[in-house]
Amino acid sequence: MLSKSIEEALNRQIKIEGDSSQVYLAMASWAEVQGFEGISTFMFAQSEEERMHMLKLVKYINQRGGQAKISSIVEPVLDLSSYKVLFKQLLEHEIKVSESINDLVGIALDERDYATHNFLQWYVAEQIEEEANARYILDKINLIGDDKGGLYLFDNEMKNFTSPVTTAK
Ligand code: OFO
Repeated sequence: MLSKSIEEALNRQIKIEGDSSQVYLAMASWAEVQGFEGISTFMFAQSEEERMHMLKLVKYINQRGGQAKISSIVEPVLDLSSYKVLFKQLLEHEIKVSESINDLVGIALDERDYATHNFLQWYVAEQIEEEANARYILDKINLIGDDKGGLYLFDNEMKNFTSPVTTAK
């Protein structure tokens, strides 16, 4: 059985994951319209992943005797001035999500809820991967600079992005 405070903290994370899904959906849609086929494919897949992260929490809360809360959708506030700016925001966003996962782990430990602590380890590993992916992609973008051919190849590569790290799943 979850304590009220753990249930509330996990429910806050449901909202964060749901918002993440919206953020990446907005990025995907922007990239699609700009003609970045690879980047949009990547962002659509990211959006799906975030939804999966959210659903995992919904199931866990309900299985442990709590009640998952599904909140309203918030319109993402994004700077859509360039693909580079897009990926910078992706990294900043993931750093914030990592902080919220860390806070959750802290709450689980404070309450000696080891089942929740164990459950959260998947998210800890996932955040390592997501931050590493974002840094890896930003490094590539910095290498491209203003080279149009490089951008074309980069976008093509993003269609089948494979993570340089495989810590979760
Ligand atoms: Fe759910 O990992 Fe990104 O936000």
